[in-house]
Amino acid sequence: MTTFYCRSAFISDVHLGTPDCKAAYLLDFLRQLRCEKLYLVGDIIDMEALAKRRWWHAGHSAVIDEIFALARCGVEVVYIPGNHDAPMRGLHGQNFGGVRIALDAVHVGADGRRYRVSHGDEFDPEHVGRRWMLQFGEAMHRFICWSNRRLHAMRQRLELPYLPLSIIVKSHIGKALAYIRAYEARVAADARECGFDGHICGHIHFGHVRELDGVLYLNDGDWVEHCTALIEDHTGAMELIHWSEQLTALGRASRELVWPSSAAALALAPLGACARGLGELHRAA
Ligand SMILES: [Mn+2]
Repeated sequence: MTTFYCRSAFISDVHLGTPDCKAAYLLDFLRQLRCEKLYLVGDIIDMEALAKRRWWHAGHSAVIDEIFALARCGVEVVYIPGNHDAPMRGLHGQNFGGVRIALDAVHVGADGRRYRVSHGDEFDPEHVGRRWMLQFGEAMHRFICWSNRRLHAMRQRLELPYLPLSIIVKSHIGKALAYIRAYEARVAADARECGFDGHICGHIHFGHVRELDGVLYLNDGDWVEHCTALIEDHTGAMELIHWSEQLTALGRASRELVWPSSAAALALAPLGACARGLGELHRAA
């Protein structure tokens, strides 16, 4: 087992308690992770889904155990609830076994850059769609998630790497992409107004590293479809990585250079077709 060292790590949209959660990959990531700070950027336990349908898996308990184990080992863990674990918001300021609950946070990078960290549903206002899924078509999304699960099970039997079908579909639907772009612009505009160097969020299940008019938009993606995390190295560079059978760097933002992630990179990362090793990105930066 290789150990993965970084300064801080950001994950969100894990949706524990739903069959779509890729808990095994996440558990593998957490077990190899060595960091000083771990941010859980919302929608970790899907309380909304659990209220409708009781479903749980031992692998999901193992993820929670691992998070507490990291906290016991001295990792500073901050849990910022999202819309699917909104009841946790009422517990902000509390500390559970080393896991601190907060409504949002300000993260100061190793290079001094200041980021606001929040789940991001506050940028998804009622008039745009109560949830972004409504824009995309909730039934359609459920169908794609179901197909994704079946395809994943089949590919696993054939010992083929994980392939996020949903991302490929979304990347080709203009309406979904237009929604994602508009959301990114709203988040970045708010960060600029508040004087931050960037905003770190999740919520829309579309990981991205982008610079928008001098402000960084960093979305850590999800563990339902992408299996992505945002990590900060010891120089303060932020990197979006995909984690399944193989580790793939999707985008990177250091002080000097922003290497934006593309939709194609997200969709094809597990195939290795456009996979760039971390080392390659570091060299380029
Ligand atoms: Mn959300």
